[in-house]
Amino acid sequence: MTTTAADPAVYEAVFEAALAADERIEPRDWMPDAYRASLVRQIAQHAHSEIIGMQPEANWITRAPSLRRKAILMAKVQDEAGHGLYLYSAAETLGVGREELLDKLHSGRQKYSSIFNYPTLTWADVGAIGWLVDGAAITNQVPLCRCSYGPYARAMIRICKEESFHQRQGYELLMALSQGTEAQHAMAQDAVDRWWWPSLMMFGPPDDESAHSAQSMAWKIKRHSNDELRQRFVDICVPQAESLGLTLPDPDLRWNPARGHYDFGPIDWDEFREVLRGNGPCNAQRLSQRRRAHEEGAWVREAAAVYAAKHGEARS
Ligand code: FAQ
Repeated sequence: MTTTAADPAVYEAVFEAALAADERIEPRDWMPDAYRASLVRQIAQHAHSEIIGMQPEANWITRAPSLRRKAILMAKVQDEAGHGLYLYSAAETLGVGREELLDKLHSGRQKYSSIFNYPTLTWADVGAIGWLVDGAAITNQVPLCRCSYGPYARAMIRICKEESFHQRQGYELLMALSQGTEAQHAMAQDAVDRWWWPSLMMFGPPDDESAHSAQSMAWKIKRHSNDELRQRFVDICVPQAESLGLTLPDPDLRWNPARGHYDFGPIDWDEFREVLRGNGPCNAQRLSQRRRAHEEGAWVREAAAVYAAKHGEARS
């Protein structure tokens, strides 16, 4: 073995050169420990968000107003489970097991997105989630398709295609309500009023408080800052709200020709921090439901493991 082959500086240089050339880092490539750890942190949080994110909308499956709406909502919630699976698989390529990640979620050592700690009070919330929450997710996730880590970037391509259907179903649902009776219009407006600000918080803290952004952008995990993506989302939503005939609950929202963007009012970061601390309206409910679902699914995992062992399909 030559000294150069084992020299960490050589590995580091190869890694940096791959990033500079916009090449993908693959599971077998050398990578800095901190790069691996940050990817595990982000991908795990993302995977947890997908499966916890099934709960608010699943709340309405039994009460969907028609067979068509019910079939659409069931398919969407199932898609979110699939997204969780792609993402846990991407995390596994970094050497962490799914059981370990789920254990960290269940014990509160890993986060999931703040947005899923808000309640779905009416049927219109299903539309607002599709339009705003899936819309924010797409704005954040399309650049992740160019993430430097190959398995994460590839998972995101498929996820974004599905999320774009989700966004459209929410928009179409809200359009139907907005153009419906007075009561339906009011219900759609109320849902947008409640989901708008939490959707802006999905993009994370402002840039000057974002602990990971600078390093994640240098590693080309993130391609844009939290505030850049938040602004992009606001700019997309304003004309869409106009087409829907709904208003966004922000008196400071106006076009700024000098900036070429919409200005918007201050975000309540105290609320965001409280939700992250576990004090949002539904944090306790979401986690306890997740833990219960995991416990109740134990027999399925056991049966699958026995079946796989019997048929020589055991996974490493
Ligand atoms: N909620 O330094 P930064 C979906 C944490 S979409 C909770 O700026 P970073 C689809 C952050 O982890 C939702 N925590 O962090 C769907 C860090 O804490 P840590 C999921 C948040 O990583 C739709 C600390 O604050 N999407 O599920 C949040 O550079 C409908 C400092 O923040 C993704 O996860 C938050 N909103 O940027 C499903 C996308 N924001 O880890 C069902 C991938 C920040 O040091 C139904 N993730 N924190 O303990 C990302 O792009 C990034 O991780 C950000 C945060 C942008 C979320």
